[in-house]
Amino acid sequence: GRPVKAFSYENFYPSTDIYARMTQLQSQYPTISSVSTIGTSVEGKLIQMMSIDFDGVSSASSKPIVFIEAGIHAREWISPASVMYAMEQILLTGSANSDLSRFDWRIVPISNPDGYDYSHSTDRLWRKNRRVPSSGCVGVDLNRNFGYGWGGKGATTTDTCDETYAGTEAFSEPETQAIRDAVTAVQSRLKFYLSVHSYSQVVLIPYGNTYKLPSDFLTMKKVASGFSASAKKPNNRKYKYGATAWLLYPASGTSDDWAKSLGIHTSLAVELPPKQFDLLNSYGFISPASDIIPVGKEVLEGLKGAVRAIK
Ligand code: ING
Ligand code: ZN
Repeated sequence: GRPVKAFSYENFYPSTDIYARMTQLQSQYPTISSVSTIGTSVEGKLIQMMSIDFDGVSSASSKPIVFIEAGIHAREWISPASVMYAMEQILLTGSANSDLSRFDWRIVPISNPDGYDYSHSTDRLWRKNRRVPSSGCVGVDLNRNFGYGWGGKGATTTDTCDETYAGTEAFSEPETQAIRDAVTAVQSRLKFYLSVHSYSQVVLIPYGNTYKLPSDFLTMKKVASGFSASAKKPNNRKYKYGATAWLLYPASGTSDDWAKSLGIHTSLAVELPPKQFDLLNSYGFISPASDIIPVGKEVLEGLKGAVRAIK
């Protein structure tokens, strides 16, 4: 058979290698982890989720759950890579860390496997999924396809060629259906939803579809501030935080807005480094592989700081 390829945090990998690593991790931590398929993409690729249940995979846990969705945008490679790093560290250190083990974890590192692999093979700056419409351009922006405020400000429903094309209707895409179903399956225990993007180095608080702040905005702002303060520790990088529409730009049909609309404690989106397009090294989305471990540490520490602010 095919030799098992070495996996490291010094390289970016296509989806098959990341999935092989998840399977390998599951076999290394069999009592607390499980890997499941939550759906399939437009092209039929699996969408895989790692579950970490600190009371054991076969116990009926009532712990609160953190749900992490990464790689919804194809070109943001630092998102799957740094979330895989954090996943490994949660498995390795979580049982002895009361911040991490107070929660159970659901982690989807590649929410858009077709787009992600297409960005590896063909077009490095691809963003959307790989939906082929009856006429027009390929691809739906999965982070405009969720069922809250769908088709509003900062999204388009008419131009398939637009980078923020929202699809024919809310949840028209199998990739967003998979996330929706995996989230609603744990809804009663869900406390914290995090969508992981790059780049800008900010923590975004709902909502994106309106400038109006939710009534519990200050509660979520404490969690965002907890993420930011802890994420700064490893490399002294500062993450600004604020309401999406104000801090970044309006965006409708996003996953974090939809998750918040379920009534959970906190839903956030994080934009990983760099802060700006790096003129010297000329990259924004195209992070060097040497960023994986430093940014992975920021994600891990950020998560600890965030969950500490959730009571
Ligand atoms: N930016 C995000 C986008 O979807 C975002 C910003 C995330 C807006 C979450 C609202 C909610 O446009 C990138 N870089 O993808
Ligand atoms: Zn993104």
